[in-house]
Amino acid sequence: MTACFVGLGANLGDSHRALIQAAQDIERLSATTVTGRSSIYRSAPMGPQNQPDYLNAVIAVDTALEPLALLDTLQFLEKKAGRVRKEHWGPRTLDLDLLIYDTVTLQSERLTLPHPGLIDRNFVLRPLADIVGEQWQLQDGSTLAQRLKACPDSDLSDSSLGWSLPESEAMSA
Ligand code: A4P
Ligand code: MG
Repeated sequence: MTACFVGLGANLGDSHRALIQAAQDIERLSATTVTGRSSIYRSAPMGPQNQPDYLNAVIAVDTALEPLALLDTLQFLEKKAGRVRKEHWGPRTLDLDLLIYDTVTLQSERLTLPHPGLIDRNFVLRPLADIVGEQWQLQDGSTLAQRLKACPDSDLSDSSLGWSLPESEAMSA
C-alpha cells in the first residue's frame, strides 16, 4: 500500500455533498482506504473571480493502485459528479487532484507529481497540515509551515461543515 494525499474542491451545485460522496467513493475502491480527513474549508476562488467560493479539503489515502490508475479513478469520480471541463480554473462540481503519491516525482502529459499547485495554495496546504501537522516536510525539505507563510494570502476559513450530511438532508438523499 502506498500513502497518498488527494485534494478535493467544488464550487457548483451541492458542494458539501460532492465532497462527502467523493471521500466515500474513494473509501469503497478496492485495495484503498481513507486514513485521514482534514476540516472542510471555504475559500475565495483562485483564477476567474466571477464564480462562487469553493469548499476545499484534503484526504489521506492508502492504496495499491498505481499513480495513473488512481488518476483515472479520480477523473471517473469527477465525471460521475457531473464535472464538465470548460474554462481553465473555472467553476466545477468536483475537482480531485492527486497531490502527493508517496515520494514519487513525475512529469508526464497526464500526471505531474507532486501536484504543481500544492506549494502555493493555502486551500491545499492548510487542510494538508490538518492531517500531517505544520512541521511535515515536503520533498524539497521545506515544511508546510514555511510554505503557508510564503503563500499568497487568500481568503480561507473553516466552514465548520462535517464529513457526514446533516440528518435532515441525509434522509432526503
Ligand atoms: N494533471 C496533471 N497532474 C495532475 C495531478 N497531480 N492531479 C492533469 C490531477 N490532475 C493532474 O486538470 C487538467 C489536467 O491536469 C488533467 O487532465 C490531468 O491529466 P483539470 O482539473 O481538468 O483542469 P483545471 O482544473 O481547469 O486546471 P488545473 O490547472 O488542474 O487546475 P487546478 O489546479 O485543479 O485548480 N480556487 C479555490 N479557492 N479552490 C480550488 O480548489 N481550483 C481550481 C482549479 C481553480 N481555483 C480554485 C480551486
Ligand atoms: Mg484539477
